[in-house]
Amino acid sequence: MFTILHCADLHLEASFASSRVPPAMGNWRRASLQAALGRILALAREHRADAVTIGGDLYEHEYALPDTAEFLREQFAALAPMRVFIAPGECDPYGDDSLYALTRWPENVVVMPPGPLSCYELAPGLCLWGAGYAPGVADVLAGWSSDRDGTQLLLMHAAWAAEPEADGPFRVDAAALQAAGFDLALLGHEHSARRGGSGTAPGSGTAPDGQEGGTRYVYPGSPEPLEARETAGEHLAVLVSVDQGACQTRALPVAQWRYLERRVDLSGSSTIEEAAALVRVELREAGAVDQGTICRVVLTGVRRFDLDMEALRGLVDTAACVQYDAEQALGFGVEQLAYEATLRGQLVRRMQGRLAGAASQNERALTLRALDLGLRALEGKQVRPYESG
Ligand SMILES: [Mn+2]
Repeated sequence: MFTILHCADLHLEASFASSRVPPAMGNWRRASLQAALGRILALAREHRADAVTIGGDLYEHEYALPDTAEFLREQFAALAPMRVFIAPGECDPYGDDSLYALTRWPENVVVMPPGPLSCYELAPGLCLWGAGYAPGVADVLAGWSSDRDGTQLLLMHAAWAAEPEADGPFRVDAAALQAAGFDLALLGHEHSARRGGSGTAPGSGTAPDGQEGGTRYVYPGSPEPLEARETAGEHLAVLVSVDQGACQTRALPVAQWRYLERRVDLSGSSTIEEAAALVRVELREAGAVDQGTICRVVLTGVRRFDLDMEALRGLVDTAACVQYDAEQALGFGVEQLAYEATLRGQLVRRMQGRLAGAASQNERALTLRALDLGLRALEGKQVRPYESG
């Protein structure tokens, strides 16, 4: 039996700026990505894997430094004689100035070069095919089929072509993989785990020990969720065992972080303290109380009090990283202002016109926010930059 631990999309050195987390948390999250690699390699040892495969986006070329290469070199060298196969992806392309090209990798590490698929014989009758991505490289799978006997595996960073928004350098789908003769494709690119099979292979389905047969392709997902839109989905390493031509896979969860989103209607509350109590209950019910949770709280409803985000944050005591957003509606009081022959009335009338013509929810929310800020400014109230987001 030959055993592989497959992972992808670690995105070491990723920037979390778009997640709006404080800079210190960005550093913390980058450290936790390195820790996730450590957990994955520990799983490889624990399950006595013969090889580790990495389906691209191991690190982000834009942010990675020689330190990143040194970290990877040490981690991989410590695994020897276990072999490590890397198929570079979109964020870590195999260019001349890449860490892949500039680093002297330990002997147990193979970085798959761009170009036609290369074959690595893992064991007699077991072939691992793959190619790295580099800008300008053509679709290497088109019209390709294996000319080898035995079990054929593929390692590649590729988008799932059946997805309506499929983008990425390489694209695959179930039909193309089957036509090429692959028994199992170990893929990277999708950040939420996805796997599928022929559905008719003997032994398909999940056994009590979590082993799944009949799987033909597997995206393990990013080991940690990286963006707020990854609130759903699994983040895995996948254990693959190949025995006499039959491939079994087993999902091993590795994530320690998660994103959540909750909406809290503040219509019933008349003070900031009441609002804070509602938010606390919602966070507790969502289980968003630990420091591995990044929770976006969208505050909705017509409010009868000034929503001071900083005060609210101070009143909601939680270990989770909470990001507040306010979604506003025009209250009765504001509608009345439209009848005033004042600058304030003029502002409301103009914004009502814009609201009526808003093309999207986003534009409507922005207009309401602008109106709120305008009214506050006219009342001489302080406008804090984080509220104008
Ligand atoms: Mn990725």
